[in-house]
Amino acid sequence: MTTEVTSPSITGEALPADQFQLHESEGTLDIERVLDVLNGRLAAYRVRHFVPAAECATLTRNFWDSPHRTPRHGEGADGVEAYILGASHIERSTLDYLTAAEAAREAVDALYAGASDPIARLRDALAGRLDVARAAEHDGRKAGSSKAVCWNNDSREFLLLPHDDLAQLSDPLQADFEVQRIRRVMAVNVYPHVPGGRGQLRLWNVAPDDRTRARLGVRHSGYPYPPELLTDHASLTVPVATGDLCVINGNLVHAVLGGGSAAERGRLLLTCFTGLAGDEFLWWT
Ligand SMILES: O=C(O)CCC(=O)C(=O)O
Ligand SMILES: [Fe+2]
Repeated sequence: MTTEVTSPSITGEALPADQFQLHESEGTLDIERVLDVLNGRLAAYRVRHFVPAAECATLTRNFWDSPHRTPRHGEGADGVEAYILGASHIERSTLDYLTAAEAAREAVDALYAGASDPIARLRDALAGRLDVARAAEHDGRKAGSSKAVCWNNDSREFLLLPHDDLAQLSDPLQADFEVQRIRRVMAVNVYPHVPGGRGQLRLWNVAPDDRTRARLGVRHSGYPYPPELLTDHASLTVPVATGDLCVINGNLVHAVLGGGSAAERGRLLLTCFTGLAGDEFLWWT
């Protein structure tokens, strides 16, 4: 006789079915839909062709030509491999992050040479609707404005495994950082290059609770959630393509799908995290 071992499931909050949706528009930004995601009333909003093709080509060329693009090796604690340009706050103290953000500032500015900055364009549009919109800061030092990432692992199913973007804000290394007041993360993602229709985003309708995170050993990282534990939750796929802007509720578990061929190599993401601390809209990287 065998005993069946059932996997403990991932528990947490979910959006009502009519809000666990992807809204899409073509070319123009509907700021109301961005506010819906920011305020937790919509899972994801995608603007196709937000960035003109010529600017996408310039941004992609700038990234690969930059001497400041660095490999992020998989031997670190989280095992994620990527090329990255710009600072990441993950697994760093507040001071180390702010120092890295300052050191990367010129290189990030250079990424947008000959093009406009689509992340700033989105934030400018939002700023018109909010009382305060600013970079997160600490002791007068500012968080990064954006970073560029090319996921670079060879995994068959996922370029980036299922995770949430909120847990990493609870890292004790950053207990003094104001982003820890944020209760919902909106990730702002722009894609200057997505090869071959791969690298879609998948979202699951669950924002894991702390009990689940503790049980899975991802209390302060939110990474990774075993895919086989997500099958009971509703999911949706965002078919991201070159030129898209996509904002998502980063509290919900999400992943970047792979595809198993070399075709997805070169998928380029420009991104920052955002959220409301009280009524202040903050961003960081
Ligand atoms: O590459 C993407 O489309 C999303 C990446 C992501 O979820 C993250 O960096 O937290
Ligand atoms: Fe994420």
